[in-house]
Amino acid sequence: MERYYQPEIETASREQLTAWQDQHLTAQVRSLWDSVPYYRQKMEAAGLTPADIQGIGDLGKLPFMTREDLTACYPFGMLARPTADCVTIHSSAGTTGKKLIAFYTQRDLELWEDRCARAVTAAGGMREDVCQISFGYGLFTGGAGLDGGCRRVGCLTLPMSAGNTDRQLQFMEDLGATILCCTPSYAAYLAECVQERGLKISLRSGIFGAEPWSEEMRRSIEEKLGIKAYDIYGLTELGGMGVAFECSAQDGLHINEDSFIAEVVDPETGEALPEGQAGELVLSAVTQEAMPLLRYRTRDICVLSRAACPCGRTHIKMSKPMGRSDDMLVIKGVNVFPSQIETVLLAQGFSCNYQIIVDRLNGTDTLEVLVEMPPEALTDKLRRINEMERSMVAAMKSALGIRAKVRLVPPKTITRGEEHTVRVVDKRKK
Ligand code: DLL
Repeated sequence: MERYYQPEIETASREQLTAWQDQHLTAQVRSLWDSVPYYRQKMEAAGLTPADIQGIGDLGKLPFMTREDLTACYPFGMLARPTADCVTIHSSAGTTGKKLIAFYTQRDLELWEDRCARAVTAAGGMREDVCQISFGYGLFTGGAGLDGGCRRVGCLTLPMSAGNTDRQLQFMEDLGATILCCTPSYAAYLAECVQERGLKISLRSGIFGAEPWSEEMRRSIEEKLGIKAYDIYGLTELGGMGVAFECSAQDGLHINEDSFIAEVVDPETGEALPEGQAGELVLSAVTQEAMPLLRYRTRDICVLSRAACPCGRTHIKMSKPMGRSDDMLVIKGVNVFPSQIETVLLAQGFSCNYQIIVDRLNGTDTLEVLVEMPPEALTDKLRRINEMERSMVAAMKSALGIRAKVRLVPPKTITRGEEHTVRVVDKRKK
């Protein structure tokens, strides 16, 4: 039987969700107009007043907000409340671009923790669970979000934060952690260590996010740790982690529609795309008090779907983010997402610890993929390693349509980020 943290919200009818969104959106536009001069100017430039926005049908009239707007307003320019009403900040370096800061009121934190508690419950979390939170704490939204969510559900929460792998593994085994929360790349790393050390662990599920990960990577982590692995998505500037989360169907993430209105647009033209088509996710945070952003361009590429979900939740689903529009590589004119490369690596039995290096040599783009070899390959002859590299090159060519150089490197030599792992080094941008 599916369990929900807030069934009345998570399974609300479409009419109810639309009514909430209409009401929150109109109130939010009024609040921004009254209290954020920067936003009022943007509305005026678009020839709008709050009276023009009567509900979600008018959403498309509003101007987009971007990360550049936040940079222009840094640090206090987008605040809709005085700092005396705010209780904390979070900050992200993101995968690209400058640091940004988001402010939260007490109510913002409460709604946030509720959203995270929904995600924990959807991943099977209950009072009896021991939840190991290996996302960074402090300014990063990952640690505190799941910490709040797990405590609301009543789990025993282990606030491990990121790093110190030996201590992570010791607590995981000694305290019998049943749920692991961290980035998928760190989960993959921990899984390798658990196998190598032959540890006796009690994990049964994992909540992973903050970076794109493929279905192949999910299967590999699930197999190695003996768990079900759930995706979780969010952004610091949109109320933090837990904007969307996976349910038992493990087929897309429910966007918390009582707090967010989702659209997908063409990343080039900004034109709205029909449901089912891949494009850039645009989110409006309609319940956020301290720093509300409307029609915010996330840069994350996904597909939206309103198809009924077997879990019974009614909120719209986004596909697993395929990557960021600014992470999409154009190599010799071909569009390549890092996640496509990951899929090939895992299908060939390699680890998901890899780095992509793009450069330009004599006017031609070059693509090099560094991937960690399996530990047993360390003792292989050079000829065998060369063979493995050659077969990877052939697999890449057939999947991506372009030639990549593949270099096998010793296990555990590619750096794993504590917040977001850097998958791509594009030397052409220097
Ligand atoms: O990374 C929020 C988060 C923390 C989500 C922990 C899940 C778990 P930021 O540091 O602001 O916030 O980075 C936001 O990370 O725009 C995406 O590009 C990427 N991202 C977040 N979750 C996912 C995911 C957190 N599940 C940026 N899949 C976003 C793919 C993700 N990318």
